[in-house]
Amino acid sequence: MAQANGETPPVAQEKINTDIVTLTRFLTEEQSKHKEATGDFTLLCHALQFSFKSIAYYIRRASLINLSGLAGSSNSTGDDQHTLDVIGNEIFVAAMRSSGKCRLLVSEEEEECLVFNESSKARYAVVCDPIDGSSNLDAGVSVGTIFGIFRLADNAEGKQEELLLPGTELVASGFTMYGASAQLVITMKGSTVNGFTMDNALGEFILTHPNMRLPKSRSIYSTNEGNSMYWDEPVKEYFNSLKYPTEKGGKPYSARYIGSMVADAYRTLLYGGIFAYPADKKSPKGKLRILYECAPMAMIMENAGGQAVNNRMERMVTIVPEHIHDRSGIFMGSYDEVQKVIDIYKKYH
Ligand code: AHM
Ligand code: MG
Repeated sequence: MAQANGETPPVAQEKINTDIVTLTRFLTEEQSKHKEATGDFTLLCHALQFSFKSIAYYIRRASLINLSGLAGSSNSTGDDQHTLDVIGNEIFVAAMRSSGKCRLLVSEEEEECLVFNESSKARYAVVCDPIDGSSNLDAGVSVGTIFGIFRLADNAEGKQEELLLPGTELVASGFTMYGASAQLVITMKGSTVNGFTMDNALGEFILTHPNMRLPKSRSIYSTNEGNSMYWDEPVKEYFNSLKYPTEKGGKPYSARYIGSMVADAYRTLLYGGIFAYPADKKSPKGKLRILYECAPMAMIMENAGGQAVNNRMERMVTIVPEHIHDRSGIFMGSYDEVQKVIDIYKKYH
């Protein structure tokens, strides 16, 4: 309908936010809280941010520019590498090398730790899985990048062994999920968990989920039940207790399993519930890697008010990996849901 002045009104008007918190602004504000900060950490995060944007871009265009399928190689732990695994890793390595702030880099795709001698004064070490869940890539299912940042000791010599650290030593960790949009979740030691959404038009991650808190409980479980014949008794009893509740009127849990830890973890952070990849008879050490998958995720879960434990019910962030690609079983998510696993284990041990 025409207005009194004869002009046609717009269909709807978007409310414009002119005071957006970008990741860059967030990091700058965080840095100003630490008088001793030199800006190195912030610069390292900017380099990380660029690698997430690049990986997101190539994943979106993969089918169009022939980046689908296997690369014909396998990685450090014997998994088949996808073309995008290789590209994601190269993007990540280049970003870390050129940042000048990263001395050591452990990547799932690299057998040995990379030592950047050109940055011998750099005080940070980064651990990452550049594209986690890559078996989902060609089906367009969400995958993600997981990362953790350690601060090296002042007398560090830049050796791989100096990175065999527990998650309690992480100064920051996070992940980016490449889904309908790219979602970046980051947390720093002893701090809150914050979520950012990539605005493709602005080319910036925008703070959309400040201070993420895990719901205390939620009846959702996320695990690869195809492995259940290999599980040990407490794990079997735990999952059966969710599916066959014994209390009167009790309802069974919902199952949700994407098969990309980043996507399953992101849903768990938002909705609550539990994600588990237990160690079992087939994989006695578990499947997921301690340094760059379990520990960073565990730090996020704890900082959001949840719990994360291994198969011995020890806090995941206290586990010291025996080598850089060492694995562990993991149970993580809502505080009360993880507590149920711990309680069942207590009966057995
Ligand atoms: P990847 O690092 O080789 O991609 O493997 C890790 C992935 C996780 O994202 C996911 O939770 C798990 O492996 C899925 O394994 P499965 O296919 O055995 O359920
Ligand atoms: Mg992985």
